[in-house]
Amino acid sequence: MLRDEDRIFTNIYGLKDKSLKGAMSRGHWDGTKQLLEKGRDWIVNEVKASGLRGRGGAGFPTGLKWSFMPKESDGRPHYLVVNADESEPGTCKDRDIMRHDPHTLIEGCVIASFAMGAHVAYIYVRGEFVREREALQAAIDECYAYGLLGKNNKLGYDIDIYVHHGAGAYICGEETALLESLEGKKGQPRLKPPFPANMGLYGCPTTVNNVESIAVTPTILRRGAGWYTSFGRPNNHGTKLYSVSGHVNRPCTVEDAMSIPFHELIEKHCGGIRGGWDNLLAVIPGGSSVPCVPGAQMKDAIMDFDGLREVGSSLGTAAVIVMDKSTDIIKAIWRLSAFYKHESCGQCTPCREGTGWMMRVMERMVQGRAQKREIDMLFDVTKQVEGHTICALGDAAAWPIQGLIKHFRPEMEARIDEYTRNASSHGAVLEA
Ligand code: L3W
Ligand code: SF4
Repeated sequence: MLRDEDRIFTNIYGLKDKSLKGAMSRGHWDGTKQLLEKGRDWIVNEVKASGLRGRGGAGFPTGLKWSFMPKESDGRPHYLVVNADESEPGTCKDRDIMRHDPHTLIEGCVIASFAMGAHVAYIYVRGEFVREREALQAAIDECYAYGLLGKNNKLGYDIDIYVHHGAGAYICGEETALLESLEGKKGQPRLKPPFPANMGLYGCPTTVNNVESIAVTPTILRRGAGWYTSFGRPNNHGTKLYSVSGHVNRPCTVEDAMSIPFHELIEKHCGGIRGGWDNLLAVIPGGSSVPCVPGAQMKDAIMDFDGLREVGSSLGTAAVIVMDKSTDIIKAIWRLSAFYKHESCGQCTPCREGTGWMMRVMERMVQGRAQKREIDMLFDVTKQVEGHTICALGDAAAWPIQGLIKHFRPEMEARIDEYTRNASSHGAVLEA
């Protein structure tokens, strides 16, 4: 159970003073110098002990990722890069951090940079986030003016933070495409390995972390790893920002404990499902890249990495998209297919061609203008794409369709039957 005083983000709704003075009055930037004085190893070990897992979708252990950075300098600079290219449909948590609570992120950048021996941090902000960039830049300017950033600052560690504004491509949220874009090139993913920790920005050791992952670390260090692990369950610790959208009575972004039951999340923060729980059709619990789950299975689901795996989905970015029975679920998933087709960078064939194929077949599934055997064929195409591409966008395009076929095949078949009935009663010729 998360109490108000346990929340890390004290101004997520922008109701309080977001300036440096306001942030300090709420406990941010408290004892930062003393935290740095505890040393790089202490910080990395404490983040490891907290069980913090990356909040950008993959859930990779943050402390472990930090420990991949070379300890001794081989002459190459080290970089911290914050992935603020939040573009996953349904996800709107990082933007709230940047526009309302930017000092959590900036203090996090200082601490993480110190822990990894980086003297420069870049924050790559999604192209459409103009106000967020402005809020962030204003907060960074305040920190320079107050002597928290730059050379010979009050914290005793030289660090510069630059905000880089993207141009509005979803794929630049993939960490290596982001690095390419930051280097001034076309934003296309690189093959991994090498991972950024060895060969990142300008070929130098780089750690790329999500906004939320970085923004929570100062509070974790101040309150202790034990405090953080008191929320959630093993392997799924901490507090978490959930962005709940769709057919709930009060859509919101809210911080609560990891592992909160889905039912509790919706009742406590969102005023319940529109039309009541019997009206719940399906939920996409982790942003558009994860499979949908039928409402009946979601009711008892636990909102964490393991709990959502148990119902065949994933926590992803914890962007919870709720769909009631008024939703045309086939059309909703088609819309995601169109999104992924549009956002594919076109670099590898299974994704470039596969996303187009999937979208076009899905288009006919929406109308019912298909044959039932094509449902299997469509599933087959998703399997040809999944796991055969350079980056996870291919998987992300495949999984929602797999979820649809797994859970809503009867609806797809009924749509085909209906179209066939109407076509034959109007004397139309069904396409082969
Ligand atoms: C060193 C190793 N580093 C892994 C690092 C790696 C990365 C992190 C996770 O995709 C997911 C994707 C989307 N040595 C390492 C290593 N790393 N092994 O750990 O890596 P990975 O490959 O598991 O995931 P990823 O490529 O980062 C992210 C899903 O998130 N997603 C998308 C979200 C989109 C946004 C957005 O719009 N901002 O968040 C949502 O579910 O499908 O599966 O740093 O370098 N041996
Ligand atoms: Fe580009 Fe798609 Fe290949 Fe990723 S999977 S590199 S988005 S073509």
